[in-house]
Amino acid sequence: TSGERTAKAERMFELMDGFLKNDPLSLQKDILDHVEYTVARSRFSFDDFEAYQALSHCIRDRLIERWHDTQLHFKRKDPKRVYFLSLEYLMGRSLSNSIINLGIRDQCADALSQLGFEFEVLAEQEGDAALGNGGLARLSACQMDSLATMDFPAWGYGLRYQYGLFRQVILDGFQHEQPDYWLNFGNPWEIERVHVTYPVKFYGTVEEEILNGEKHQVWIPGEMVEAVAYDNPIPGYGTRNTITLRLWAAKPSNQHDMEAYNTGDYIDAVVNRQRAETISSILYPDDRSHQGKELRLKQQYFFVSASLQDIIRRFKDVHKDLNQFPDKVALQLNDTHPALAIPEVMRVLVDEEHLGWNKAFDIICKIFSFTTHTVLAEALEKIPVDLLESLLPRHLQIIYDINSFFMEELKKRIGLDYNRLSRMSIVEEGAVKSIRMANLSIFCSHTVNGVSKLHSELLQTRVFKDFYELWPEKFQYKTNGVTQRRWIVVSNPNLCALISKWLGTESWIRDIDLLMGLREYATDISLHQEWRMVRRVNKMRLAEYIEATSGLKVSLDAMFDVQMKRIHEYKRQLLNILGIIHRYDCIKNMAKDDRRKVVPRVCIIGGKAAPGYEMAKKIIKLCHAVAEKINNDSDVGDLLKLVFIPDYNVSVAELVIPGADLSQHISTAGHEASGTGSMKFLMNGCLLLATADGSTVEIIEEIGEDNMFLFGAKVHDVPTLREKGSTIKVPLQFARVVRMVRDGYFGFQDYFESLCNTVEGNNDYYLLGADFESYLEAQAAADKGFIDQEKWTRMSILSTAGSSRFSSDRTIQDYAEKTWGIEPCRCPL
Ligand code: GL9
Repeated sequence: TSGERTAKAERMFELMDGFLKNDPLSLQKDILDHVEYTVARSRFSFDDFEAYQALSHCIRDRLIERWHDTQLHFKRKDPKRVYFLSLEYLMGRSLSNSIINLGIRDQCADALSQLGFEFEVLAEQEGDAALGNGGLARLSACQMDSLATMDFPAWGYGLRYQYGLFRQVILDGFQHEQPDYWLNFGNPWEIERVHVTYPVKFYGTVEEEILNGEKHQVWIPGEMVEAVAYDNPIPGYGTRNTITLRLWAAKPSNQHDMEAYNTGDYIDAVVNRQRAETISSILYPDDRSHQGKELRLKQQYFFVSASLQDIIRRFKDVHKDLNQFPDKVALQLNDTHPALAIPEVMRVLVDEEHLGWNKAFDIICKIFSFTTHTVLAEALEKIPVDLLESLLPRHLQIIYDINSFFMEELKKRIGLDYNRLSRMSIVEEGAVKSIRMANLSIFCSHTVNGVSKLHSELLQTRVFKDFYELWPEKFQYKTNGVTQRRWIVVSNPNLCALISKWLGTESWIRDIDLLMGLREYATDISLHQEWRMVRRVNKMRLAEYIEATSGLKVSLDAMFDVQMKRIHEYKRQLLNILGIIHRYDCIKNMAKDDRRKVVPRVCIIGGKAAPGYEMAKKIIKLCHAVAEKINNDSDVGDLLKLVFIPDYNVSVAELVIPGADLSQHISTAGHEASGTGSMKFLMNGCLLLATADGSTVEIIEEIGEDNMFLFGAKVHDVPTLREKGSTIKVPLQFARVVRMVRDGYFGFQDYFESLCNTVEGNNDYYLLGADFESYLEAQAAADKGFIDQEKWTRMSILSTAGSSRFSSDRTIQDYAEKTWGIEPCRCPL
């Protein structure tokens, strides 16, 4: 009976619990066993990579123990769970993070050193798991860490892409994309669940059936693939709780093409089977625009359908009555990418569970919450109706039905205002008739969240104004956050130790508000000395990395000034580069004596451009062309260096951020929904040079304008400035530096022409010209600040202290209370 099975399982877990010991000797034994039996090498001779593999398996065993206990505990308690649906996760490396969250970092280092290995060296062997594009995807990863640490009964769902985000290779200063086959050397951090599989269906037709005298729509699919689960345990810090990130891979279904085999078309049938796997093969690298590709839509539905089958199965294991679904399940839509979950749940409830439309829709409106991550209209997903009709005919019907209901509701509220009705409609008429996924998500979710205060204001007053006016109570915001476990403890161990020493506790790693305690010591001279020492060691590590990747030697006395993020016109890397050209030009035109007064800088830029984004690629090339000129100019020497760090990813960020003195977050106001890079720099005591955009507005509230270098037009100035267009007075220096690029001072004159055009006169949509003067002033203030090391160090300490509000722990606490209605469910130790 199932009671006996549970009892047996419990006895097994009791036996297992604490079976794996964490003292250095036990760890050593397990590592060596894995060398011999898992990696299949001699325990007397293995290299760093093999040692990494064995160590990872040894850690994985420990994760699995805790993870079993957690899942059993959740099952027993049966709390309301949150299911986080996201098409992207940027997990980066797992080894250090796992060891730290398990609390066995020192024991592991000891065990290894006795075996003749160094922990840091082994950690470097791991590749990055890059199943995402940028901020949105890293946010999901940070939030998973917080969900586990704060003991929430949560599951993450996503896709197991075989190829993650492309590797960026720079040849002659141009970006080239290479495939990232990250699974090449195996992945010890996932567990394949061969028995957790679900069929996912596509295409076909919808037919009407009469059941108990009532009409029903039935989808007769035309193709079927199998979704296989891969579980990635996510350990919390300072807790036994270890939750699951379940990623789906597509496999051919056994029922797939039976006919083809029978008709003897063997070769074609096998080839067709392989085609099924392409669904989860590649991550789309475009960070914001999606052009209605069929494969992308297939990915979305594949992931949604498998996740929902899994979620409903888990619910039905315990509960009979689907009316209780909203008491036990919260579904979080991370952007519109998983929005097909809405019609899919409707389809299951109405077509399969025969719940009746009204009842089903009632449930829908109680379970979904939606977070939007953009302010850019072009980033709002639209799915061409033709595409949806062929791939998911029943879902299109359901969306139409939802829309008719929505339009009727609307007419009751606003009458026959056809302009507004058509703006708000889920269906967009026009050359390409399409489905507006954001409108669908807003109408069907109980809560719509923005990702910062400013973002939320823009959603309410511009992007979704029509909706806000009718349902103001739906609109909330949860300012993004990042996890201090990854962004201080893992990536900056020396700062971590220093903070714990001064606070007299390590508790801030779980309880981030304690970090504010540093404010008390912001002027303490001995903290200043230790702080500067830690920062210098980090700069050394970064300088070594720069030398290794680019051959360039940089001075540790220079200010390390970093801008690393996806390359986008609105993020204005071009403003940064033009500012560097200006600096260079000034140094060149200075009398030799005056040069002694210049504050030396190492300007560091990094980030990937979407493969089809031409202007972004030109910006990368310009950066290299300018670097070539500056770095080889003996007039300039150590006063100015420019480095492009290739292939920016999570592990590169872990190395660069702790070594930065200054970092730039300089988007045109009103364009960065939140920004999370700034929070990581802030935590690490790096000063910010920034515009009042996205979450920076709240950073200002927290640390004060005096502790950063703020510049540029405010969000409310932007429309006026745009209207003024070419009549704005642009500073002469701006015209001069653009002209230098135009005239071929850095070569590639023809190639850069179109880039120069984007910032001149009426074309200057992102207002580089309008903001240039105030940008230079902020830069000058940063130079001045850097000379006064005492002041700088105080600002740096206050930055770290003020970063506590930007922990993802706070974000998740907010979501749990105000959006999902879930409570912690802590697994006993
Ligand atoms: C983004 C926003 O642009 C960022 O400002 C925000 O911090 C993150 C997380 O909320 O989401 N939206 C978005 O599409 N991306 C973001 O970074 N892009 C990528 O993830 C590439």
